[in-house]
Amino acid sequence: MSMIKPPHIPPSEITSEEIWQTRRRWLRLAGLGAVAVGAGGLGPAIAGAAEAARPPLASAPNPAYRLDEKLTSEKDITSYNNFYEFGTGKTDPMEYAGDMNTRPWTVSVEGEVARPRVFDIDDLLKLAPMEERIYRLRCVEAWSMVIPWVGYPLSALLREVQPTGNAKYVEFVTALEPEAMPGVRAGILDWPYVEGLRMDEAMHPLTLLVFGLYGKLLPNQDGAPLRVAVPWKYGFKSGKSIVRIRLLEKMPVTSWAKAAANEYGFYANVNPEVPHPRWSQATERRIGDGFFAPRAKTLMFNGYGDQVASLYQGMDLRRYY
Ligand SMILES: Nc1nc2c(c(=O)[nH]1)N[C@H]1C(S)=C(S)[C@@H](COP(=O)(O)O)O[C@H]1N2
Ligand SMILES: [Mo]
Repeated sequence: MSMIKPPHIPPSEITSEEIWQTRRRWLRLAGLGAVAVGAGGLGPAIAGAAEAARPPLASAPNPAYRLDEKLTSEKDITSYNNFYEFGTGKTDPMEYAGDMNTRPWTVSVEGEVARPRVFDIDDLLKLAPMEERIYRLRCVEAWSMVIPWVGYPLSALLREVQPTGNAKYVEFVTALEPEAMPGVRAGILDWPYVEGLRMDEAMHPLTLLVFGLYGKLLPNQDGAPLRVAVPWKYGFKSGKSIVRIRLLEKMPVTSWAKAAANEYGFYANVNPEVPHPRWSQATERRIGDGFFAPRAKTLMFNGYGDQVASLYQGMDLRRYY
């Protein structure tokens, strides 16, 4: 999100330490591969090197979620990211997220459930059959991608812990490792990053618990070792690197709503008719098409209206944005 820009530092105030750090970063990047400068900037060539190291994650393509759209390249998906714990720049996550430890990793599923449980990531990987599903991802910043995710419905995990009748919402709490996360110091959000869904949204078959993309385990910058994908909502609803899932009776306060409630609502359904207070949501830029390519019209519910519109019947979506 481009809501809050890092403070502008006049060149005269940049210390030699900062110059050294910047230089070190560049050297680190340059060492990974040839530098390609184009519409995608530095990212792709570097991500290319990291991709090779990702372990494969077997899955069966689910034909019900195939899209007749060009896939965003693996390089773009892994080098143009929002993951503010690692900085607000699009290539910051690719550059820094490698320092986050994703093993060992546990996910505590708790709250309004009959059988609370702490899952080890390796058990979660075996909990249900892995599917490959191609979903659109639409960021509130008005860019989009088409991504072949690998995972299984979140409902498979939630059923495992037996939600009680009081479970009305699901809260996702994501990892906070300050030593490994240079963006946390900036204090842009109240960490850890928290997101949430209504129970029926969380149980919806489209809501995917994601462990991989392009047939391999997620790279850290995309939310390893697990994140959610909620394709009819703006990207910020899909928390990355989840450590805790709480079932609640009351609506959780999410990080972006806390930071700017008038800009980022709890529902955050993709809606071309409801602009962000500071920019339109009517069109989008497909990442990889180049900055000057024609923008596409954004679809209501990001094109998933047939499947999810009924969840919001009778609700005023201008009020519940
Ligand atoms: N923990 C955490 N999760 C996060 C974010 C973040 O900053 N921190 N950014 C969100 C936003 S704004 C988007 S658009 C998507 C981007 O996912 P991607 O980088 O894999 O495309 O992740 C979401 N999940
Ligand atoms: Mo986003």
